[in-house]
Amino acid sequence: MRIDVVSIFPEYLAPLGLSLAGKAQASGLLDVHVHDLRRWTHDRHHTVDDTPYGGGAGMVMKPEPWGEALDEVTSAEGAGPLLVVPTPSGEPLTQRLAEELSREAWLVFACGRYEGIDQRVVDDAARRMRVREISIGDYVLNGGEVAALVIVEAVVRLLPGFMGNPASLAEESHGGEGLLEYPVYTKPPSWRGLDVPEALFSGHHAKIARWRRDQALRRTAERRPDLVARLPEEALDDRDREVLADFVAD
Ligand code: JD8
Repeated sequence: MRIDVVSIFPEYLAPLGLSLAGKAQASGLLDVHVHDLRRWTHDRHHTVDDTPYGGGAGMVMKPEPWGEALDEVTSAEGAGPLLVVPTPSGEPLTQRLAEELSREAWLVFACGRYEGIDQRVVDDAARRMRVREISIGDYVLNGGEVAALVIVEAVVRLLPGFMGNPASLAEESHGGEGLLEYPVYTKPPSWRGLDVPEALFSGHHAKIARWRRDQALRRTAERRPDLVARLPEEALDDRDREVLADFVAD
């Protein structure tokens, strides 16, 4: 997969050279290029923003530098990229969307700042390429860079051949089952007076699996009742319903 990122703070994307994405690049699975938007400004102040039409606080990113930057960064032989624009008004990032993005060959991220990017940049790009405006969550950040890092991590770890043990992907929260993860433990068996649950010492795989599922059901019911509501009936057995019955809102 090729990833290009355009930003006025390219140093913000330095983590893409570390750990996860770093390994993926070293193994040839990932090819990351970060670009400074100011490269496509032509005035001596390298201006990228201006006051908003219609008034209001803050500044808006000018369309011209973005138009030139995306023209150049997305121009290549063959199939064009998917343009990803992080924005608080985007479609929510989910595991399912991360899986979808992980099947793309080329992603280009446009990271905005200030009050956002002039809307015509996305409207113009959509004439030539596929565009997804994506939000990583219902809270406000100061720009798109951190969101791009989150999306890249969620996508790159799904690349075939990346995870040492792909089986672990299936067990994850928001992955297959739609349940949150069960609590995990390792040595020592007792720590600061806190003991590892007995069930995990039984060596009885079915008992351990059942204990873990009960924990996952409880956690999901406590913290994410919206996920429980989305669990398909046929995915639940009698024991599951018994566990969930404890959490039915009075
Ligand atoms: C891109 C500019 C800042 C946002 C005025 C604060 C994503 N889940 C998310 N929360 N915030 C963002 C995000 C925020 C951004 C930009 C993404 C570009 N800002 C703006 C509107 C209100 N300032 C995001 N993904």
